Amino acid sequence: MQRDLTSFPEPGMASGPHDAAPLKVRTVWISDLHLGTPGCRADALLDFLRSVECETLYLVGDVIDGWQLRRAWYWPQSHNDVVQKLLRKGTRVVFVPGNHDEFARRYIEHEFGGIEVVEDAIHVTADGRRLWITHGDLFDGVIQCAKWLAYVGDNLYEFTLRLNRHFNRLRARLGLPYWSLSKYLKLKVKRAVSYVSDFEHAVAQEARKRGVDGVVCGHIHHAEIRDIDGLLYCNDGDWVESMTALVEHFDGVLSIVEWGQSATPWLPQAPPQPAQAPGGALGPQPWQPPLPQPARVLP
Ligand SMILES: [Mn+2]
Repeated sequence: MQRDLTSFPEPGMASGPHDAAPLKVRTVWISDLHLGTPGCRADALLDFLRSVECETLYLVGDVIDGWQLRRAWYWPQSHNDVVQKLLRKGTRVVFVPGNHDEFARRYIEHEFGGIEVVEDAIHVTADGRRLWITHGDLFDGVIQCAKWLAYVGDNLYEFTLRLNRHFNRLRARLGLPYWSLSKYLKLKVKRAVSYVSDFEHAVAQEARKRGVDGVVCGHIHHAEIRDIDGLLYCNDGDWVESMTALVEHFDGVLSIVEWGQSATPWLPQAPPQPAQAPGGALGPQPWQPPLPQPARVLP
């Protein structure tokens, strides 16, 4: 599952045009971009979109955050740039709406500027495996049973992210490395563990019912590729905290790409960091197995 570092751009290219050789893959899945919120790491996302070449790009839901936009309009130029890039990517783009962009579910089976909007999709890998593509919120017990709780949790999550930004700005000023408050909190919340595993098993169970070999989803902001009782479970993560994508190489092999661990796109005023060895903590990182069950409490 480790990506090949040689085929990836060098670290420190998060801003400005990308000169490095593009990352060429057959398929890319991204989700949970949450455009329209201050939490969206639009600069890193734009850098990734400029650097990747693929035949098909799947947008696996929560691309535009209608929940947050309804509360307060937030739409900086960088978010516009991401949408423009998606529209002009020159590749097949398939959009599977999620719960934060459920307004788009009204346009299912339509096409907008070359983007196909579908409820869900089946993707056949180069080695013939059938993957069911769904955002995943339908298997989230909280959203299905208590939507009001999901809204409350969403506000709390935004608040934590905002606190985290201020906290890390301070840390950067003190010359300390980036530290994720929300990841820490999630590790502390024991209930989140069963929440995530319940979600993963529910998604896998539905995929098995549908007779596919695997499932690709998002929603819980936790990138992962794993086997659940013989079924391939893939989660492409998010562009709020982890900056991850799922990719399919030309031989059908799937892997997770983590686009930079640094806080630089977020903290333009941060002081220069000490020099890192190639592949150090500042650049795009090889995918690492996640810590035991870190989980988003309420996506
Ligand atoms: Mn979601």
